[in-house]
Amino acid sequence: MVLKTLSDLKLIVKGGPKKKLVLAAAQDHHSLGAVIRAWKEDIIEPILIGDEAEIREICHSFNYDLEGVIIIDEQDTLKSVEIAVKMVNTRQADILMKGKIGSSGLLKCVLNKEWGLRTGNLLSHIALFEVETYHKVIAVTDVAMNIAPNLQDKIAILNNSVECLNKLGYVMPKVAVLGAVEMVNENMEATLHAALLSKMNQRDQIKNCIIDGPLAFDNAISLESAQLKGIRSEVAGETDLLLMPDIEVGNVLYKSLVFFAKAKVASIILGASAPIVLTSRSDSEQAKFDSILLSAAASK
Ligand code: COD
Repeated sequence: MVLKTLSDLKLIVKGGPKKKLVLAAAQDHHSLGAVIRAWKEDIIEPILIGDEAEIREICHSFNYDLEGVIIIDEQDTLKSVEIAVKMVNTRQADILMKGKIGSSGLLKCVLNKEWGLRTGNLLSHIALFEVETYHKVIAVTDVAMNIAPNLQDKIAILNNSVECLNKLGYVMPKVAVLGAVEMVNENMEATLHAALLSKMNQRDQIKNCIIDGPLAFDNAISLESAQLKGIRSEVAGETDLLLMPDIEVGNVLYKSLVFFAKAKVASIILGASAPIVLTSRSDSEQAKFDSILLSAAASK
């Protein structure tokens, strides 16, 4: 199966067991809206941790029905994250979600050596985009966690992402490793990494996907553009997953897709002992809802 739209994620979670989702620093309008909607649609069972008075006030002003929802009152933001992470660590919850706190604050708690969600794997971020100008959902990694991944990190990021796509039903997802150009240039490290990763894939050192790179962005997403440049590639124009050179390129692409191209997005952190919904505080309620759907599908 290949996702055409983010709503297709519903088909994957439909009928499955409801996951317990804990929202840390829950006093956030869009996060609360998304969580309550996912609860009403029987996707998750929510636990809210944060400033209870503020949570109730937000829910009252937006008419969100809180009846039956567990709320743990903790006014200190970092402590609320700590409680939430510990609940996931002790299996009292299946999914962690970020509310009104910065990404790095939450990630530092997730990486806590005593009570965090480490597994020994690298943690990485994946974002799925539905954009009108592409014929299917396209995944992008890593746009929010690993700042300047080296080759080993990129292998781990690819393995996390491919495993996630496999869980969503992709059999051999097509992966484009991006560079500024499609030729190997020794002065551009991203192109060297890309060439090595695609050779490692050919030799089965990275499995369950088809990798090509380096590809420039246009060749990755447009077969015509690849043909015009004389590039023969199984991946060009059919990319399911884009591997970014670093967080700057990735994050600018993410924000450009959302703000310029009006893409819909769903994103989570992979590689931890449970999926983590880590949308940006400026993301819409829709993006947070679709990210919850993705986390439920990925925690199958
Ligand atoms: N996976 C597993 N372990 C990790 C990872 C990872 N991706 N990153 C760090 N660790 C481990 C290290 O091995 C070490 O044991 C410990 O965590 C601390 O490592 P540091 O000192 O390199 O990391 P921190 O705590 O300074 O920072 C980790 C962050 C994830 C917070 C940092 O990489 C970061 O700020 N990333 C960008 C987050 C962000 O701002 N995103 C915004 C985009 S919306």
